[in-house]
Amino acid sequence: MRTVRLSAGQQLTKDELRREGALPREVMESAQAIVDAVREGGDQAVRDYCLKFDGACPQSFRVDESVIQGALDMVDPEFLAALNKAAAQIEEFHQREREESWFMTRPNGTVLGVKVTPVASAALYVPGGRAQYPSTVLMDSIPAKVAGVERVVMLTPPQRDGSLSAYTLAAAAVAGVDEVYAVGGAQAIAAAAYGTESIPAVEKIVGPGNAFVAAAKRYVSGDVGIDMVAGPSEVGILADATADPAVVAADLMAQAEHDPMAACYLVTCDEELPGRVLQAVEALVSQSPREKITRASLDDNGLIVVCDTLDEAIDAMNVVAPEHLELHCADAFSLVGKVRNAGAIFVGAWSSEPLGDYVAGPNHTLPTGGTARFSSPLGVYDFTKRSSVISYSPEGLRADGPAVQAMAQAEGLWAHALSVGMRMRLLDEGGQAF
Ligand code: HSO
Ligand code: ZN
Repeated sequence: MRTVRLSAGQQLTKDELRREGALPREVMESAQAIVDAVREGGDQAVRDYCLKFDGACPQSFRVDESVIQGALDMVDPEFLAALNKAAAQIEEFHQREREESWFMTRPNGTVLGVKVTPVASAALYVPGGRAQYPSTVLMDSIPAKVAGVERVVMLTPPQRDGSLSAYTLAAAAVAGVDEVYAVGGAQAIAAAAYGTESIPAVEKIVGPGNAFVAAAKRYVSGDVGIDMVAGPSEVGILADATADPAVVAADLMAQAEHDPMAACYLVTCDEELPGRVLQAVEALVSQSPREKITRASLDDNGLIVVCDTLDEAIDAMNVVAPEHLELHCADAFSLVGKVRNAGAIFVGAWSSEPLGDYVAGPNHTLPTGGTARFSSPLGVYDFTKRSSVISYSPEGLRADGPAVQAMAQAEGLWAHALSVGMRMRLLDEGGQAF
């Protein structure tokens, strides 16, 4: 891990983070070519890309309901019990995010409000290949279900033999996913966005994927809704002298083992801590079956920032704006108010980040790459939209009509003025036309 020592009053700069940022141009271009080809060629184009990239293409993309339900008998009972526990806690949490329609009435009888409506259909993309994440199936589909989305669709690449992982399918069964398609990559995003003969289009696409999936999502966005363009996973650990170096080391490794590109940040006001943490990492990492990935991530993308004071450490962490933030400090809850930028905040040393990955209840699909400065975890609100509701009473029309006429005149919009003027005249003539 690289170390930066900030002197008193010195700010951490974004350059120190060396984040990659935007998707490479070649990736954007090839994802666009795939999306355009699928839009033009439908199922046949999807099939061609599946064979080219996955080396396998199932007879039918749609996975039979009996296969999805059958996965529940194929996974071990401990896993299934854990899945059910996680699903129940994720649902309980996300029920709190439900947003109700609301209406207000002005004294003159005009009614105004917001009608909240779920999107009709949503697709969750689930990566295949190296990592299988049934937890992500729960995290991405349960908020959609809670929002009231009628068609929740899952897209995931087939394995070499054309089948899907029983763990992923079992999670889809537990979450109540309505349709599963064994198709991955940019071609899956294109199919979900524009529809093919066998894959009907959806209104919203969510979920993480590789760079091509991310690029395809960005390209189709606007024609369909997307959640966010996810980058490599990150943890930021803010620690003072009370932190346990071995626990901090374990938590850094828990993020690093995801991906060589995963980024781990340790920000501290204790000069001694970094050395102890690095020693603890050395003592533990060789026991990990994912030692190579863990080391690559920590060596290439790990950063330690040492500050003079805890307040300066918090400022530095707000510059990092990590996907996950852990507070390993005395009286950790008192610091929450000072945290401006983080996807999820794990408060106190007992709050291991993997609890949030799997069972705590809040969503683990979180803003990465510093986007926590302006965006939020995936939630029920990502699957709903709002319509304004406006219902005027005659008295309300009389009160507001002249202001409309004055503004319409200033904008040179004759029929706008007519639209309210005509109604005001009808009222003056004693008409109860409406
Ligand atoms: N930490 C990952 C989520 C995950 N961890 C899934 C384990 N499985 C990104 O938030
Ligand atoms: Zn994780």
